[in-house]
Amino acid sequence: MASGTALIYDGEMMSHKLLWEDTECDIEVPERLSASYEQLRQYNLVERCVRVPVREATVDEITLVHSQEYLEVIKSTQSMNEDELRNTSMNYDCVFLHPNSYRCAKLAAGGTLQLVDSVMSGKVLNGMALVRPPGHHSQRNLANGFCLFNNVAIAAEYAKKKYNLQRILIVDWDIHHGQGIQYIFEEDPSVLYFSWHLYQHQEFWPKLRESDFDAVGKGDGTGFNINVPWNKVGMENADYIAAFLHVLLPIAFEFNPELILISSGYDSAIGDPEGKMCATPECYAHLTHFLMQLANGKCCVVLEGGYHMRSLSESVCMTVKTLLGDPVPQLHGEMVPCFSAVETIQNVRAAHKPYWKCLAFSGSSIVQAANTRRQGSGEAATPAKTNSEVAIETDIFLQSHMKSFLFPAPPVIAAAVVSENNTLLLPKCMLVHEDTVPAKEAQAHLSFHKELMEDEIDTYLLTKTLSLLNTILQKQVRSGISECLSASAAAVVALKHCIRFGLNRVLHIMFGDVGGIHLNEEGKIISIRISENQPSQTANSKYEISLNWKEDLQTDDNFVYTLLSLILPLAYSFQPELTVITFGPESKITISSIALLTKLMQGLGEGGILALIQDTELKYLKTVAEALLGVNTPAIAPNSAAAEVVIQAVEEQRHNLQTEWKMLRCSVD
Ligand code: Q9C
Ligand code: ZN
Repeated sequence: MASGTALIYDGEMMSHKLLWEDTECDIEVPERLSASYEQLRQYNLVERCVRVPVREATVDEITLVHSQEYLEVIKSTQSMNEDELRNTSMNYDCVFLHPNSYRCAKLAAGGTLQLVDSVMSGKVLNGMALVRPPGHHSQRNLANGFCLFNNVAIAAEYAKKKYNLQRILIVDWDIHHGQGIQYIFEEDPSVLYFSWHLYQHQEFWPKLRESDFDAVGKGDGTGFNINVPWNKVGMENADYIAAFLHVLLPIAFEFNPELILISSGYDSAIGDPEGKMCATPECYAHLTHFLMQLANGKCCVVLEGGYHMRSLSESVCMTVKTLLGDPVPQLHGEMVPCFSAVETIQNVRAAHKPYWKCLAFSGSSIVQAANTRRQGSGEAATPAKTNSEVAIETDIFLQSHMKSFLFPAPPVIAAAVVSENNTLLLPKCMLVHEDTVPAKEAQAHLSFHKELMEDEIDTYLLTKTLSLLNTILQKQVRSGISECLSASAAAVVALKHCIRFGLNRVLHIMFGDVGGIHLNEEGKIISIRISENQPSQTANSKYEISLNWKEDLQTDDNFVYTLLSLILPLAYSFQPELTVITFGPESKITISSIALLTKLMQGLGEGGILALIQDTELKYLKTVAEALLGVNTPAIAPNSAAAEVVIQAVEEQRHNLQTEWKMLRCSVD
């Protein structure tokens, strides 16, 4: 598998700038690029990336999307004087032109193509292109919304043609609707376009009827255009995560893209004068992390909007850090989507129900969003604040907020405890730290749990497991794997140890027969069990969730559905500090399901995961280790669909649990 992260940046793209006064356009400034790049340098991220030079996109490449006539118009602006530039700009909505605009627009598109080539050739795994002018509003014959050439649309057509791709996913998290991308691909089923955007019942620019949730694509492309129109400002992290969990990700896994292009506008982030939303920079780490699980990690992030310099550059850094594989920080804020966001999500799911199997059984129908509704936290706090007040407030907030992420990440990504004859099962790069804690200390912990130990043989490995757990709790190691002679005993000991250490929230996911685990720790542990056999007491409660699946149901399709609909929303609601994954005897889940689970759970608790693997289940050892290390993991098998019985069981759980765990909610009724 490819590795490494490309960074595309060239200061020449700063020469495109506004030469006259225009209060609608004056936010798209050259400093957007330099501020982002400077912040990347400050965090030492530039040196960790592979530098890829920009180039000009060729005429043939630009005309993959734009008309020859339009290209000629933009080309002709190179030799115009200021009056002529101004007059030409006025032919379009929210556009400014400069004698070097044509050159910069060719570099922005060409830089994006350089990124696509770097990723598709395997030179790097993923990357980001810091480019301007942005692209997603521009259309076949039209400049619009600061955009001259549609960088991402050109990249998609180029990738289709050059690499013969059948399925490309474009995710547009800019706060404006990329109507240009929608128009270009609305009849094309090979490009799935997802855009969320502020809509406000068609009052937010570009104020188009076709930005609503019912624009689902046309002709062969029907179902391949997904609009998530936000009707209120002030959306928060929980709202964005909910849109990913309940709309984008289920459809994206079903679509199974070969390449992901992100129209990465950060005007959807806190402090932005256009978007007026409240997502904090680490939200983009989570969004990026989710998308990295698709298309074998082939992810090209391309800058679009983003007009608050600090918010923009911190968010760019979070995105690049995540592409590089750094641990994903914990999300700021309450994990409760607002009423208006859930309403939007319900409508999008209802609109797309006919086209995607993952939505086929979702019960809800379209609700006519009443613009007078006042519930939820999606209101603007005080509309009286001026843009510059909000900008300054955001600067102050981010200055202290970003400090909470400065702690050094654990120096060791993953450590393992395995018996000597099984070390060969581990990937080469796996570090084995067996004695980071004195045996005596571990013995002392164990003495509290004598009654739980099923036999004496366990003591040796259990001691080592606790040593390993301690290194994780002390943040010397991010995650760990332990072979166990009794996974049940190891799980009880580990969970109790976590609580004694002082953790308040631990998520326990169990596969197979894991007996006797009913820890009453006052809501500090959520346990989710997936097994063939009914455990002795099945008391489903808000802390104990059980899914009883026969072996034939333990397929990727069923698991992906359960992961996105139930496990991840629960986990994001709970915000565990550590996740324990226990593989008991008769774990029947597929290897690729486990790879995906292990990778997605790394989005929580800063990647803190302890995997406990019964010695009969060592088939999972290598995959879990590789997923923790971020290498080489098997992809989910092509989708058919989740079984109706599984969907029904999951929906029943969702119904029972969503009053407590609010991220489960995807409909308002
Ligand atoms: N009063 C991008 O973010 N603003 N373009 C219109 C009307 C135009 C945004 C304001 C915003 C264009 C790439
Ligand atoms: Zn925008």
